[in-house]
Amino acid sequence: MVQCAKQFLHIMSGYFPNVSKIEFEGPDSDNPLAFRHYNPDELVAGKSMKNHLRFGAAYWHCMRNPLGDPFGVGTALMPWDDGSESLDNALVRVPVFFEFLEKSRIDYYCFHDRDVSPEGATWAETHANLERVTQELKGAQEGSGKKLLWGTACLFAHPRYAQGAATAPSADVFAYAASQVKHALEATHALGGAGYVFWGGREGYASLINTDMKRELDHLAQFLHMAVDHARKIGFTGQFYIEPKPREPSTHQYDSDAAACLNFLREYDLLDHLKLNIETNHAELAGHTMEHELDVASAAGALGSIDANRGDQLIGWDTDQFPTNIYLCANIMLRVLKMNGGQGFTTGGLNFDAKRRRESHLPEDLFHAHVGGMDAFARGLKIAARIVEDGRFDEFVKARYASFDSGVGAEIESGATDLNALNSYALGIEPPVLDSGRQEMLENLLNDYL
Ligand code: XLS
Ligand code: NI
Ligand code: NI
Repeated sequence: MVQCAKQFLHIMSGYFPNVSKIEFEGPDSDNPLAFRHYNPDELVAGKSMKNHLRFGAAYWHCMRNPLGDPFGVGTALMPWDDGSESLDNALVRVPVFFEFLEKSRIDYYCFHDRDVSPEGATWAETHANLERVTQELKGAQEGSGKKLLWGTACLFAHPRYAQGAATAPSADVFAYAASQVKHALEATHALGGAGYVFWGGREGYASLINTDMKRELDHLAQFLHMAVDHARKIGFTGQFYIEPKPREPSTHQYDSDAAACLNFLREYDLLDHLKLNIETNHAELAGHTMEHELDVASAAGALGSIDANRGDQLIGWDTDQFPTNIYLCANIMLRVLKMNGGQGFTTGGLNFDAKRRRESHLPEDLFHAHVGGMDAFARGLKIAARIVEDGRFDEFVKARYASFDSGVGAEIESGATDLNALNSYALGIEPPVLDSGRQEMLENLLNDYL
């Protein structure tokens, strides 16, 4: 009877009874649970905001993150969750998450296999659990129109992966990881996922003193080739991504930054099959700006998707905070607008790989967090669209390199000259005079758009 009444209440008011569907109310609204800038169907540069931004929510942070930190246990209140690692509890979380997606107007989601379904008593039961929850997710997708941006396998939490998964010193661990990816990939395929991510949380080392780096890298490449081959076998045509991150908890991850990933993919003949999923907080941990990582990926034609979050100036961890910095969002969206020859995201999107602070433990804080991130990116999009349309930055940069458009510069670019010819040329001209790089002028101009 009590159970019935509880279910009835959920049907009436949902799992988030304090929150109704978030509406666009415009910049003057003082409703903290309304969008001031994100208006899903509004056209910006000829395309709806929702299609530019392709927001995704992370199942792990929304549904599974208890908000603990190294000094204290979790604080998150999740009244729907009985705290058990059971299949039943996993199934209960699905409608909760989809209610969250519905009310927050987030169109996509991402998950690790172990976020959505628990390990079983046997390895076969573990796979069966994932299959069962996949059916449930499929039903929820069909009922809501929500889509899977990407799936992935959690190859870092279980103790068996303590020394790596694809780069473990044990062939049996490698086999377990391969088996897990096979099923995660098949689940992603069954759910019509637009992509599949590899983030090598344990693919690296704690110390070189016991590590055969060359062998581990070879194994990682074999692993990725097997995944690509399996995708072909089952007809999965989504985009594969590799997600760079430098360290933590390892001292070094092989996928440490965009440049390292690209070098690895090229060396092992994988660049045709994988693009990069760039995460802001990881860029910062690698000692780069997000803009740098996006430009490195773009220059190789390998920018695929984005994990949207930010770090903290004062804390050196992957704090996975929600993005709120409009300046940064504008700079990110400038690059997104130019992706794929100006098409923007094709398979990728902006996945909020972000969690609330430990102090924000109430279910409705999930909404405050995402609404803020979505509004920050909506503003970033509008600013970036104005910058592109206005064209002054592009013109400045183009003019800065104009000496390569003709004459000796064009010969350099096309490979039509050599050191002897350039020596004669240099001897015949006046010493070079540079124009100003005008960094400050451009920084001022950028501020004018904000
Ligand atoms: C962790 C990563 C992880 C990936 C998916 O730092 O960001 O969440 O996005 O495995
Ligand atoms: Ni991530
Ligand atoms: Ni991260």
